[in-house]
Amino acid sequence: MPPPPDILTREGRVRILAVGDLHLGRRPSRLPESIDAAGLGPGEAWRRTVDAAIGHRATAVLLAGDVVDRERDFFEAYRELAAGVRRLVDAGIKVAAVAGNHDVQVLPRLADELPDFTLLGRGGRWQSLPLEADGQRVTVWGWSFPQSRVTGSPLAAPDSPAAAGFDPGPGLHLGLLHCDRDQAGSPYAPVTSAELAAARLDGWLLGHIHKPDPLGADNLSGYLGSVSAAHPGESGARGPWLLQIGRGSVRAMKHLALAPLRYLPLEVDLSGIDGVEQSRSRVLAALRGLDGELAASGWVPQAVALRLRFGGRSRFGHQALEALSPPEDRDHVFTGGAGTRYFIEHLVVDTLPEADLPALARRADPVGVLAGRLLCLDRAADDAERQALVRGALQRLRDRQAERAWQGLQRPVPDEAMAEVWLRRSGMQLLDHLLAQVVETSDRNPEPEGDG
Ligand SMILES: [Mn+2]
Repeated sequence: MPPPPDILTREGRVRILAVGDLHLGRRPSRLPESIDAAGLGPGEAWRRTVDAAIGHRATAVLLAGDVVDRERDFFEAYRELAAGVRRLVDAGIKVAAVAGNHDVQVLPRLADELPDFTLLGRGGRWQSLPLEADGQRVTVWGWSFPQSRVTGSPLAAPDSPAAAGFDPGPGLHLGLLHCDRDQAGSPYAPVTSAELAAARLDGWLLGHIHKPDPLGADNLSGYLGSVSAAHPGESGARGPWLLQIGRGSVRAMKHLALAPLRYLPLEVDLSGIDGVEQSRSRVLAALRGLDGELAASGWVPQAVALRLRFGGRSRFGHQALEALSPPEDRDHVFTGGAGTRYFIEHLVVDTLPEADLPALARRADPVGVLAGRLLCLDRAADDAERQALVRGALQRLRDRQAERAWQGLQRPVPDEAMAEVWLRRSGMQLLDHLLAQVVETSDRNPEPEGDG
């Protein structure tokens, strides 16, 4: 798979590939039997990482721990690592790693078998690795787990780059560490953001948490994330990070989303369909849209496991689920333009009942008032009543966001479009609740509702 052409900047001729949790030996879960899980897991992600390092003429590949999933994965990991390290070394690329809590025993033994594979910080002692390329000096500071549980901060050690009197010297300095950030009491090398920031390094390449942080040239410290997704909880783009270094600083840090498999949510709105068969067309349209987005991103996975959610207002939600449920459909529902196989890993029906708003708006009760306001949202944008409704909601959303309790969330400032979506969604939900209450009070023995 060729990398997107715009990935390289002109400056930054020294390139480092930073690799987060690889977990060689782990199999991705919830895949259909017809799909070769081994070809979509960490081994394939590692082969693609090696291809990318060679393709970008990297100086070094750095691995931030949990390279191997379990002790018993030694032989599989050895085979994969040895093949990759051989190709990297033949291309003149250095390979260094630190051990994490998963590979505290197995990674040092693998390093003993692979002389070109440098284990940094063996036994919990900080160690530096100088890299020299294109007249630039980059030093990597690493620490490895000495045992699988570490309750103290590795940065509190007197030999750490955060210790008083530590002088990194000239050039660029990067930390390579497997740790649990801002989790006091964690047995997995707890560190604080303050400790990381206090160390006199230019950036921290971290392992352990599988969700990647929003890293970039202006944010060089954080979790690299898993290199390939192992389960639906690891949704979205996965892969290593490419750092480009020039004139003493990191000019670019980009995510290479090369994982062969992605777990993704897919929303399919069933509003307005006249029959269950139309749900398939809606699914296909959503799949084509997603395939187009992935093609445009430049990173096309081999397979996509979908968490498909039917939403909108429709009475066909549960029938649509049944229509997609036969096992032959679950295997593989769609093949993308570049051959990506899409399959449904999980299917949820979240449709709301249909409501005849004009009829409800004629009622002289709270249901009628609410239905009238929902209809008001469909009027022209310059309608005075509609504007008053949307602006009133917007003011209340902004007031609420300004409260101190929500400051940590860092959500975007609401605008009128968001206020309108919020009004429609909450108004429809409230309408459903009100209608359900009316049924309960007017009918002592209600019939079971819906097709659930
Ligand atoms: Mn870990």
